[in-house]
Amino acid sequence: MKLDNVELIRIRMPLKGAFRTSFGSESVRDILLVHVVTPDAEGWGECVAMDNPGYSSEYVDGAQDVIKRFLLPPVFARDDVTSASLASLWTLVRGHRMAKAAVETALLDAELRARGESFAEHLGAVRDRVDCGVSVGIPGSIPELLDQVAGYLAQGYVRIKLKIEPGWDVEAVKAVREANPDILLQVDANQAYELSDARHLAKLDPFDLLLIEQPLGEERVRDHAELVKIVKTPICLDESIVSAHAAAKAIAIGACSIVNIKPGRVGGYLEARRVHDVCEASGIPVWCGGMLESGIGRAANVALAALPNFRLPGDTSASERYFAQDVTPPFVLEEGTLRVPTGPGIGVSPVPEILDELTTTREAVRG
Ligand code: OSB
Ligand code: MG
Repeated sequence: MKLDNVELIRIRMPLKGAFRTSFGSESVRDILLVHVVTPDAEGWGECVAMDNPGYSSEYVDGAQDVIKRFLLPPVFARDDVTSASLASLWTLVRGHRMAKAAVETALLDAELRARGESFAEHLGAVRDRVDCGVSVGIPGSIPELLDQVAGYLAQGYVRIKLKIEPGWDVEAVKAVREANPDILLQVDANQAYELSDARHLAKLDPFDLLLIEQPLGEERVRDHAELVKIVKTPICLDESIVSAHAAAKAIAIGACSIVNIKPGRVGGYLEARRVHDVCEASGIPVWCGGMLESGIGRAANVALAALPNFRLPGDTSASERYFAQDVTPPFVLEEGTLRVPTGPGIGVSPVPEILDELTTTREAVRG
């Protein structure tokens, strides 16, 4: 495929309410969309980097810069580029996985649209709907938390994930569990604890949680393996799993028994599928994480979540969980599930008028 031109489009999507985690509070998503134009088809990719480097080292302005200066030039220089060959063009660009993922997704979308194949078919999906969980930010009080959880359960979400941090953990979990004895419940610490907090984290064991997600730092994989010996609740890694190799290593040393897969974090959907495969071969279940995506990123995530080893509900919530208006036709929850898109490529496109309304900047890049 030959790339004619690429547009880097920034959209501003206000969140319905502030989303607070142990690493900060977000009230607006500043999203970078990559729009590629080829002679055969157009393609879309969403960069999941946030506006600050609080979740990982990447941030959206940096992603746009590295895409423009280092990722696109070698792609424009060839006339036979495929999504599968991008990794070999980028061997001298270390890291920047979210930036790489956005470009790869746009190119893969264009390829698949050109041959009329959906992401789900291409990735190897085995379901036409996926079970949806919801991630609940840190609110101001326990009553507020209970209200929010009750609201999401009423909407049909099949699993609740609570964001935790030191000072907002055991009491919050206890309250939600006592009010909802039978729900699927899990927590996400986003690296907020130390190994020395192991005994404290073990106080979560009585509440029958599905998992504790990324309690320790991204580079503390060995410490997670120690934590596993003290905490009975299954440990799941998010930030630490940056590749299939990282997943294999973490599993080999016993650092986790469940893996969260986010395509942006691992450099794209092709690597995400390899992470899925490595985990499956080791008997480790995976689930699909989220990064407050618009419908563009969500569509591809839902396709990925339909692969066989995605055995726990994902953070694949409906558009209206975060946004009053999505940039694509909205993803709507149906009995706790989202339908896997069946159209070519990611199966959805931005609605032109809405895209215009939400756009803050548009940068054209040519070879
Ligand atoms: O750690 O899973 C995370 C959002 C932004 C950054 C990191 C995370 C999250 C979420 C929300 O938990 C996931 C979603 O609903 O999209
Ligand atoms: Mg997480």
